[in-house]
Amino acid sequence: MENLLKEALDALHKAADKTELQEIYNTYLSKKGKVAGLMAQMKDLIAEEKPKFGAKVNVLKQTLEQAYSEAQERIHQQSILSNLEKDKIDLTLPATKLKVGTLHPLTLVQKEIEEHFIAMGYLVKEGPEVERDYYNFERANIPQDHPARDMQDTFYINMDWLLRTHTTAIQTRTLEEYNGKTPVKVICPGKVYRKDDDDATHSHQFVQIEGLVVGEKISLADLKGTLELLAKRMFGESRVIRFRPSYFQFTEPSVEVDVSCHICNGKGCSTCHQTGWIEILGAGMVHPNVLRMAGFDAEKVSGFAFGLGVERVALLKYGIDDIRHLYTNDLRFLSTFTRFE
Ligand code: FA5
Repeated sequence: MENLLKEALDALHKAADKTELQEIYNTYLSKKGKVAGLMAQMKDLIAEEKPKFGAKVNVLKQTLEQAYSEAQERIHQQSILSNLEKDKIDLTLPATKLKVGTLHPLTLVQKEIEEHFIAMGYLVKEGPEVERDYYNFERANIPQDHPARDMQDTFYINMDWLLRTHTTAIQTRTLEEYNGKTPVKVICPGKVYRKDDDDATHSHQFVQIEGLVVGEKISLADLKGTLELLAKRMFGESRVIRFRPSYFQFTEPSVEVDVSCHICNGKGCSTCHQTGWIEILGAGMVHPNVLRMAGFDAEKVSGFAFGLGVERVALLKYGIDDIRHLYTNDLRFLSTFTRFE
């Protein structure tokens, strides 16, 4: 029995993996194993020796079972350690840099202008890019064959349908929707299209944001205050803006607003066509005809409207020297805008 114990304990100590351990179990502790074999010898003993022998075999069995479960635990721990060693991660290795997209500068400007006006209680309205001549021109007080149509060179689809040339088309739709009800206080962002020749400040497709307020006692002073506030928000206190008398068929009086050129600081350069100024928007008091066509009483209510070029604001705000950078999708250019998000 002592030899058997020594031999089994020895084997258990040396066992290196689960398979070896299983073999040892089969040899010594299973039903057909050596310990069971010892028990079977009891029947050949005389009655007085049986209890002593049985007790000894039991002690042997318990000792082996205990050693077996210790070996099992040891092998289990060893396998955890060796797995950890195999799966080791080198935390000092530099990580692969993930490329994350950024908001487009036009989206950034549009978002900022929208937030500015939404905070003052304006609603955001949208409209179709393929628009009816009626909303783009006629409801803006520009009848068929009127010379004012030449101010915006238009992509016509047929006699009635065109690519809208300005967000004033959303303005006229909104006035129709309100049908004489005041107050109206909306901004209307969207893409517009014109047969303009592309240059540093002109694109054949660009984004405008229209602003429209109609109510009692709305005056040119309200328009001026609104636009000054917007210019300060977008360009800071230091940049100079100017109001210039202008003409639009749908506003009377009309103005245009320029911001001093950011490239030459007003001295004149190729970006500002040597004028020192960059025009950002057209505006004015809504023409009574436009109000009347939409069911408003032009004697009782008045309104102001403006249409702002988002690209022009982006050029001035971010110091971009050519509008075409905004449309050529060069990642080296676009990825620099993360810092403004
Ligand atoms: C208009 O489109 C008027 N509908 C604006 C308006 C609205 C006036 C409401 C009165 C009341 P204008 O054609 O000037 O006006 O364009 C307005 C702005 O769009 C310009 O000041 C400029 O910032 C921008 N813009 C005009 N043409 C282009 C172009 N080809 N590329 C980029 N921006 C342009």
